[in-house]
Amino acid sequence: MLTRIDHIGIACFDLDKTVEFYRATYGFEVFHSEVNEEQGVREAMLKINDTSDGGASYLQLLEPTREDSTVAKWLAKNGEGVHHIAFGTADVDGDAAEIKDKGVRVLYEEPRRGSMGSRITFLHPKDCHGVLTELVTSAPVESPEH
Ligand code: MC0
Repeated sequence: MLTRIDHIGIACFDLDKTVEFYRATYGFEVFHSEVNEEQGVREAMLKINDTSDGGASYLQLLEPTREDSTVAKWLAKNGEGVHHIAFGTADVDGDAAEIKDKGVRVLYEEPRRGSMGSRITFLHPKDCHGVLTELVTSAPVESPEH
């Protein structure tokens, strides 16, 4: 069961500048940052709020680390902006299987590693009314940086 918006993924050309925009404009601080080589992104997670299921909702700022990454390809075509939405679930495997049975393409055979040790998969945007959709099962929440 999908229980929250886990994050909204925002593609940007310059992660540091974009982080600074969100800090200076809204006061959002970086909760976590990492490089995900498999996905070809450097990312910053800005925690917006905790949620009633014990999880949280984030903005995820994404800068490509290589030209052949999906985010680089998307930026070249669309410029900066909202890249995907991610729903949180306690059971990414079960929910992905159920959604697949409804005829939606699930992009990974098995969930892969996502931000902060989470397990993630994606649904094809063409089957989701133009929205690249991610399913996330979080790892237990860590303490913020700094
Ligand atoms: C592509 N399309 C999108 C889209 N990306 N539509 C909405 N939102 C997006 N983000 C559309 C294109 O415009 C195109 O439509 C069609 O889908 C095929 O796209 P393509 O440019 O030809 O590219 P493909 O087919 O090679 O790849 C698209 C696909 C790929 C969605 C399969 O981007 C993918 O596997 N994405 C999942 C992984 C990902 O995005 N990782 C980065 C975030 P037209 O009409 O022109 O045919 S990593 C992340 O978020 C992790 C770290 C985390 O959360 O923890």
